Amino acid sequence: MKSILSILFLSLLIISCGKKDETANNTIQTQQQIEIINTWVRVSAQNMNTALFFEVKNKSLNPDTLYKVTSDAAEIIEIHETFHHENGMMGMRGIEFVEVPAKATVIFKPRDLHVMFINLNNDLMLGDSVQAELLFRKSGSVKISAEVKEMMKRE
Ligand SMILES: [Cu+2]
Repeated sequence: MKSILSILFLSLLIISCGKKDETANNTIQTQQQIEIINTWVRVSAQNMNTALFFEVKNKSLNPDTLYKVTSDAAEIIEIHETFHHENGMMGMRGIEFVEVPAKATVIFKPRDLHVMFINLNNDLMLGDSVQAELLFRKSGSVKISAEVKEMMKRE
């Protein structure tokens, strides 16, 4: 009787361990579905604006959506896209979200998608870094650190 009980107890332990591992794996997988690379912010000064750039790699088989960016670096932060007027001029406007298709990379770069930092709290000088948090509908929060760089001369 004693041995049956201990076997029962042991198998219960194994079952619960197995479940725990599964949960842990799922959590890790979710976090790794979205990878942010090549992050940088354009040099700027206090009370001015700047932009944050990066590449969003979605490794998942499902699309995800970037819908918000937060940071202590600026008063207002918006997701922007660049558009072309009929007269050849360029403009930019705020958008609510950016879709990142399954197994795809969306690139935020100058004269294209970017995250607008409006009314900076501090000067952003070469070599400084800016902390930000990107919020995705499926993957949740992804924290990034972006180095402050000059706008590349060759675009
Ligand atoms: Cu903008």
